[in-house]
Amino acid sequence: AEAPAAMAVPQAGQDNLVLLRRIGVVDPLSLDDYRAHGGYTALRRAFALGPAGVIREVTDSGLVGRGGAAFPTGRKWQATASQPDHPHYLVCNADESEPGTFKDRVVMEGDPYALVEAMTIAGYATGAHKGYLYLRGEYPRALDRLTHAIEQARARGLLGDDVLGQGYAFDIEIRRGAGAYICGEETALFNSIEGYRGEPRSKPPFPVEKGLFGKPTAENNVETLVNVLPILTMGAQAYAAIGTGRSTGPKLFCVSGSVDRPGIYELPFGATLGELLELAGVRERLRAVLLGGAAGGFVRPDELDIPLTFEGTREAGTTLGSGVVMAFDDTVPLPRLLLRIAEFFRDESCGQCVPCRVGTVRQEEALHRIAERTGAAAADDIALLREVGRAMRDASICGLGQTAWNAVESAIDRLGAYE
Ligand code: L3W
Ligand code: SF4
Repeated sequence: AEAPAAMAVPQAGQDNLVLLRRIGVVDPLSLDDYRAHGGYTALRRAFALGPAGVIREVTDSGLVGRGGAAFPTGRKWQATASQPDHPHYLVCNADESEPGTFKDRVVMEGDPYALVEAMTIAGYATGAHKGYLYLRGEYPRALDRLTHAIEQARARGLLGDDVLGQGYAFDIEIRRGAGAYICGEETALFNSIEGYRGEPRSKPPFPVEKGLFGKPTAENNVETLVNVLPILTMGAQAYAAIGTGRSTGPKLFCVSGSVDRPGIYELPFGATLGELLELAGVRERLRAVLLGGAAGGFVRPDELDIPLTFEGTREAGTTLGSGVVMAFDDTVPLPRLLLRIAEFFRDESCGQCVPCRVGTVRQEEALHRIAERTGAAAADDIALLREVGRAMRDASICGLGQTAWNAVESAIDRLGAYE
């Protein structure tokens, strides 16, 4: 028999699991087992509360988006629900492609019904009758398990014309990505579903007003959605008591690189970077930690007391992003690593706007020259990197171009990468 989850989920030191509690425990192919482990109690509570009541709970919980930008979920749902234009859509962003990110994969493979239930609740709250699940193309096992879960839920009246006999109609369609990182940007994702090139649209208008097919759309990351289940079962107040005042609830962290136990870790917001790395078995001779993925920033080994919260990482001049933590010891050649990050952005730029299309090429060229000089940088290349980086940050249409220089900048300024 196949292992229940694709990746080992290290449990050591992780107490009171909320989001991961069923992973590796529940049979991901069994709706009955999901129910035996608390499944579908949140949806029943949602129907008892009504759509406005659900939005109130989610707002009171303090939940913010887990895809990287930390926008308040309750506000997004309220804004979608209140639009006079119809139909409304719900879109789950499961195009997890940020380098170093694999948390949504673990949830989808290990607890697929949780996402189906959470999407149903989100649809109910925002007045949507159709949900799209945009799944990263490279996740075949998640596709199989979610397809199976959706079919079973449909067969048992948990999706379809009359969900749980409550007179609410909702169904889910899976769309697969085809390998483009940019399709994880919410408006590029809409274009992709609509059959157009995956190019971001200018915002505003925001998706809550004009999203998929030009209609009001609530778009949320997988992890954001599954947080709604404990919010409804434990209540907003108990949920908000987890974590810190401005970063409430539990958070999934993807730890990889120079650690003994790479994997997904669930901790309440507020744990420090050092505590997380301790759990993952950080190696000696740590050189740097990349927080927030390729779009994030490096921190030094003497900065491990940074609290893992949105506000704490911001105050420390870095970002939490979607929860990526990559550790590098001093055997990793930094110039080569930075070049790899630059290659990624050049490759994944959709090419729609000049600062990003040209800037990511110029950035890669400069880093290539530096790497070829066995890591020594000429002053004019550093100056060029700064100039190009500023132009990308200020003038790019979407987050890809705006953040393509973050990691390189932090390596120069915080790590002294080329000194
Ligand atoms: C209504 C307003 N809605 C903003 C909505 C907006 C979106 C959300 C966040 O994030 C981040 C980026 C990457 N009325 C609104 C409003 N919204 N103002 O709020 O919006 P925004 O524009 O701040 O960011 P975004 O472009 O959606 C992306 C970071 O994620 N990132 C993540 C990458 C990859 C993954 C993955 O693989 N899973 O997440 C990496 O750091 O830097 O900050 O829904 O519509 N006035
Ligand atoms: Fe495309 Fe880059 Fe412009 Fe985003 S910033 S729209 S990825 S070219």
